[in-house]
Amino acid sequence: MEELQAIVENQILDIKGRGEVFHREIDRGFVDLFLKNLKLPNTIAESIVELLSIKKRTSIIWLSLSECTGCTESFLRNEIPGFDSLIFEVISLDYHEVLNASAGFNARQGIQDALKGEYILIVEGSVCVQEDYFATFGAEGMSGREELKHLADHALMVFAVGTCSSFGGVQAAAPNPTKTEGIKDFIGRELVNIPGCPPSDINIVLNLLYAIIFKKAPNLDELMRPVWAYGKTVHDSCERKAKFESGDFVQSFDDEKMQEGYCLYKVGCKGPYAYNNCPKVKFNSRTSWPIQAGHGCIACSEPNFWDDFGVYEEPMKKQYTYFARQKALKDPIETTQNIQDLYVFDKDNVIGIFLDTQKSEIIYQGKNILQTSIDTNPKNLLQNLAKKSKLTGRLVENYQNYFKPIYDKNMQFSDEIVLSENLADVLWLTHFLVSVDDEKEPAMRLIKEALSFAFPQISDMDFSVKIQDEKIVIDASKGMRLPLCYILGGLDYDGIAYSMLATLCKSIREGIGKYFVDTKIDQIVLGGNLTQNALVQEWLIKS
Ligand code: FSX
Ligand code: SF4
Ligand code: F3S
Repeated sequence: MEELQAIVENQILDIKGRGEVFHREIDRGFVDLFLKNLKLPNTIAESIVELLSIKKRTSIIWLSLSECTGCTESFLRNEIPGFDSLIFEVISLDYHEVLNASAGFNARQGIQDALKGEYILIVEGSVCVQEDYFATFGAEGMSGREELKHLADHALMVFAVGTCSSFGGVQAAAPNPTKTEGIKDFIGRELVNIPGCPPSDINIVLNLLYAIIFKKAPNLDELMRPVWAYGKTVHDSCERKAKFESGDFVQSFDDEKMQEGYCLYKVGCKGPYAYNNCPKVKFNSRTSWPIQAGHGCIACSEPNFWDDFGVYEEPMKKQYTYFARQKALKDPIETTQNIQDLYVFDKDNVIGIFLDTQKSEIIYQGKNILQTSIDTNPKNLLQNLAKKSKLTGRLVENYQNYFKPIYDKNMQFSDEIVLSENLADVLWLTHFLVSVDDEKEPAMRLIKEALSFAFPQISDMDFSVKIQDEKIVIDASKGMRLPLCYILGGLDYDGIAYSMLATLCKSIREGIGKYFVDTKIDQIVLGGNLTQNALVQEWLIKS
C-alpha cells in the first residue's frame, strides 16, 4: 500500500516540479468507487484526487480490429465516471474509429500526434495474423496486423479489451477461416487482458484508471487478467447460488421459478467455469447482468468459449465439445486397469503418489504424508445432510423427489459408519450417489466414464486441503453434497465422474503445492492403477 501511495505522491511532486500543472475538478465519487472495487484503503483517496486534478490527461489510442464494437458500447455505458467526465478529466481519446469526431486523414492524424508522446494502447478485437486483407485501416490501407504491431511497440501499456483481443473470441472459433487470434503472442509484449464479450464498463474503466493512477498494471493471473476482477467464478458470487446449493433448478426457460431466483444450471448456465465478476459489477451502469436477466452465463470471458462450452441452453455434454471431442476421437485414452506397481521412494525430494482403488498415499522420503478419512456409507451422508441445515435438507428433499430410485437404494444401506482412509473411495461413493446400477467395480466404471467426458472444465467438488502435523490433510466429506447438486442440475453421470476425478487430482496437487512450498521437487513418481492412467497423470502433474 505504501508503495502505491509513494507512486502517486512522486508523480504529484514531479508534475509540480516541472510546472506542468493542469487544473480540473475531479469527481470524488469515482475515486471512492475505484478504491472500493479494488479493495484499496480510503487513506489514498485525497492523493489520487489531487493527482488526477493536476495531471495531463493520458493519451489513449483505441484500435478496432476484428470485433463487433460491443466493447465500445459497454465502455460508453460507464456511469461513474460518466464517459464525458472520463474524456474531459482523465483521458484524451486521441483515436477511436467509432467515436472520432473527424474522419479520413484528419482522424488518422490523431494517431500520428499520439505517437509523438506517451500513450496507452487499447485493442478491441482479434488480429488476423496471416492475411492482410481482413481489417485494413484508413486511407493508407494499412493492415490490422501492421497497425497493431507498430502501435503496440511504442505504447506505454497495452490493454486487450474484450475476449476477441484477449483470446481470439468468436472470430477465432473453429474453423477460423481468417486465421484470427488474440493479440498477445503476435505483439510479443506484456499486456493486460480484460476479457468478456463484452467486458463490463466497470472492468474496462477501473483497470484503465489503475494504470493511469499507478503507472503499472494491477495484479494479474496467469492469463494476464486483473485478479480483483477475474479471481473468482461467476458462480462464486452469483445471486442464485443458494438455489444451486439447495438443488432448486429452473427446469426450462418458461419455468415460473426463474422469477423466484432458481438456479439456471439446468438450462445451460456455465457460471461455475467462468472467471469474472459480473454478479458484482453488472453491466450498463450496474443495471443488470445475464443471470439476473434470466439467461445462464455462456462463459463469454473464457478462452475458447465459443468452441469449448457447447450448447448454451443445456449443461455440458461430451458431444458438445468441439475441440475436446476432436482430440478425444483422435487420441482415445485407454483406461489401464489393475496395474499394481509399487515404487521404491528412497531418494531425497522424490515424491511418490500412489492412488488406486485399494489405497491412496503420497510418499515423501519413505513416509506416507497423506491423511484423509471419509465415511463412505451413502445412507449416512444423506441422513447427515438432511439434518445439517435448511439448505442441505432441501437438497436431500429434492434429490429424493427427482431421483427416488437412487435415493431408496442408498437408504437400504445399514447405519454403520464405514470409515475409509483411501481418498479414491470418493469415486466409489460418487457412483452410488448418481447411479442405481449395480457394478462390480463402481470406482472403475466412474473412472472410465470420467475419461470419456473430454470437457476441459472442472465442476469443482470443493474438497478442503490443508497442512497439519506435517501431513497433507484432504477432507472430501464437505464436497460430497455437490454430486447431488450437479445431478439435480442435469449434469450426466460422465460429467459428474469427470469432475470428481479431476477434483481428486486437483486436491492432491494443491496439497503438494502447499506442503513443498519451499522445497525443490526433482521428480514426482506415480504409482497405482489410477495414477498409471495418462489423463490422471496429466491432471496430477500440471499445476
Ligand atoms: Fe464484440 Fe468487442 Fe465480443 Fe469481441 O467486445 S462484444 S465480439 S469481445 O471485441 O466488440
Ligand atoms: Fe448462478 Fe449459474 Fe451458478 Fe446457478 S449455476 S448459481 S445461475 S452461476
Ligand atoms: Fe459473460 Fe457469463 Fe458474465 S456470459 S457477461 S461471463 S455472466
